[in-house]
Amino acid sequence: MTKADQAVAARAADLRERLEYHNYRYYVLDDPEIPDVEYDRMFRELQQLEAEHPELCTPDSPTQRVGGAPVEGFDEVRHLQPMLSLENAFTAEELQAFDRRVRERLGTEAEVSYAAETKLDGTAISLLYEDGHLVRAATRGDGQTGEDVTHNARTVDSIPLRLRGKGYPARLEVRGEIFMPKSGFERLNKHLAGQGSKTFVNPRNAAAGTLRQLDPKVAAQRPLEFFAYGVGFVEDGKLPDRHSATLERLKGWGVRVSPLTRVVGGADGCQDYYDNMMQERAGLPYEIDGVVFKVDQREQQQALGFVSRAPRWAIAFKFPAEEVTTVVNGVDFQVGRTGALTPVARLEPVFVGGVTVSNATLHNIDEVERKDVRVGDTVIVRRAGDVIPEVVRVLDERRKGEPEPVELPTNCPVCGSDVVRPEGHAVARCSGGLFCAAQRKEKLRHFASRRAMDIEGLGTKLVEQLVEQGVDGKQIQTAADIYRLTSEDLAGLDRMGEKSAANIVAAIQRSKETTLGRFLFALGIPEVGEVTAANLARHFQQLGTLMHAEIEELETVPDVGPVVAQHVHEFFRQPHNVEVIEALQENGVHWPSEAVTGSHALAGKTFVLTGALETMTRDEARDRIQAAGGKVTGSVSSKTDFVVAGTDPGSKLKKAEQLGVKVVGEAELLQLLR
Ligand code: 5U1
Repeated sequence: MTKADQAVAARAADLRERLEYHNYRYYVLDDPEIPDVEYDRMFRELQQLEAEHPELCTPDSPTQRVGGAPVEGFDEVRHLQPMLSLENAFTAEELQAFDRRVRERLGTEAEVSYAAETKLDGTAISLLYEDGHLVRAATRGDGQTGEDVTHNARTVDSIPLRLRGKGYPARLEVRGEIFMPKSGFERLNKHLAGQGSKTFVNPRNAAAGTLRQLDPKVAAQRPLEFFAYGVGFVEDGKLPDRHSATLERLKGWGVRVSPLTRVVGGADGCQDYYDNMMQERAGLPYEIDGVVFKVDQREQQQALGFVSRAPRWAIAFKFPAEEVTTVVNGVDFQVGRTGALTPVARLEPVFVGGVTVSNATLHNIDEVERKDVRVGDTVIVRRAGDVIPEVVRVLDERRKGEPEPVELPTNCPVCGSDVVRPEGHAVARCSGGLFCAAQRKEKLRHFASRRAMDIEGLGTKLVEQLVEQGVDGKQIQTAADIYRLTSEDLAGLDRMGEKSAANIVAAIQRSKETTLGRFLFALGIPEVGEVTAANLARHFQQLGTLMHAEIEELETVPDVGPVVAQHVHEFFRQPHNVEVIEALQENGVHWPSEAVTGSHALAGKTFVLTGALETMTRDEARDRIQAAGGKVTGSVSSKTDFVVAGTDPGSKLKKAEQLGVKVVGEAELLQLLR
């Protein structure tokens, strides 16, 4: 390298270091040392040097934030440590109960120290640093796997591309929130509206939508920011023994952390922080929807552990939802995919919680009656976060005249079948399950599922396509239509090869031979799960007898109470349902008379479940064991035949070993069920 080249390389390195330092002063310390124009001048000089000497350009260079080439799609990323969610508290009592549970579990009366943080209303992200370099950024996804959004995260100025200083772990997942400040959000929406493009509903959607852009140049133009609130996986490195100190350490490494983070003592300290943030909220440059408290000492966090996907050592204390008044223009009933009828208030449009709202849920008919909502009423409407807006109450003093009370329709507004509402039940349902267009996709998906008719390959996506597009001019409206599909029909669908089409048709053919229990379960009668279906099949043996059974007889079947009996009774009284059942049988669906419920392999066997299973929840496992004739109990005794141990089994496993009870894993359970 010539002397001149060396000088240029040194200058570029010097500029890069200075720019990183000033970025750190600006974003992390919130204490800039130089004016923006000075920063811009250095930035442009570096850009020019890199343009003239491309070999000097490093991926970590501050100039590389403008966005590279678009990606074709998002790769799936498995988090090295799961991204957890938070339990919520909405009242002071719930916060106190959280603190009490923490102290009880820790076995201490002493005041617990909590790290108190604001809860940013953005979208969670996990940043992976290897040897101090940002190598990957991923969305939360389902907590186990997210989407790779590195290309966009790299455009966010407050995310360091390289950690500062020394002593950081060889691999480190930094967890935090990407958000869009209020002013940036307004500017962006104005710009989008000016272009005639669709605007974002709120800053959170804008942040999430930007992060999911394929073209990082778009993300680079948008005002995203980042605050870290914790760490995930750590390899080859030690972090402080307090959460608050860990955040400080991150700050030292150039990672931006909210300046509003504090350490507080006990529930009272938490409450004060919450009250204070409620006051501060409106003046903050970004949206927060609550605060988060975390037990500060890591040792205590470890002692507290987790429950399902949330830590027992943290809680989000949410701010109350925003409320406004408006007028009810009408009340309609929507039929959901499970057939439930939900009353929806059609409102005079009103701006609340950052969006214009013109519909609000009334949940169910009981709620309409309890709140006495009538057309023309002035009501208070509430909206919190992404939750569906709801009618809180009627302002009685504003009611004009005596409007008629809202009544539950007797027939489904979509298909005209009878509406069933078992006595004492809040939820009313359409009884035209096999026929009703609103329920079609859900019912077909359920019908084809593994534990129902077991049609391999006929999953959610294919069902959606079949219902929405139909095939070759044929509409797929009911389960019976599935049996009329040919491989040619299926091969014409998106992303469907001839081989897959033939496999699915073969699976459809195979499914024709089933058991009465499976068939009943597949019909998707409300409240009839696998166990109830098996019990009904065992009791009645013949479909015809069941279809004509009266409520009294249905109620004599184990596991069938008045509600289930009414649903079953109504279901078979709907002419459309009967037509579909007949069509299914005409198309070859049958069950050998001895195959009433299929396997009784587990008859007389008693099981105890412990630990988490991979392919099903414990409830599902219980249902499946029961459907196969087995029994599930809560504790291990000498009468237990099998203990099924998943991951992290509890004391039941030890007990089983002491008593010499056979312990099986999930794979063996599945084998037994087969
Ligand atoms: N400030 C903050 N937000 N937030 C969200 N901290 C925080 N911690 C979280 C989440 C989901 O989770 C950890 C407690 C695991």
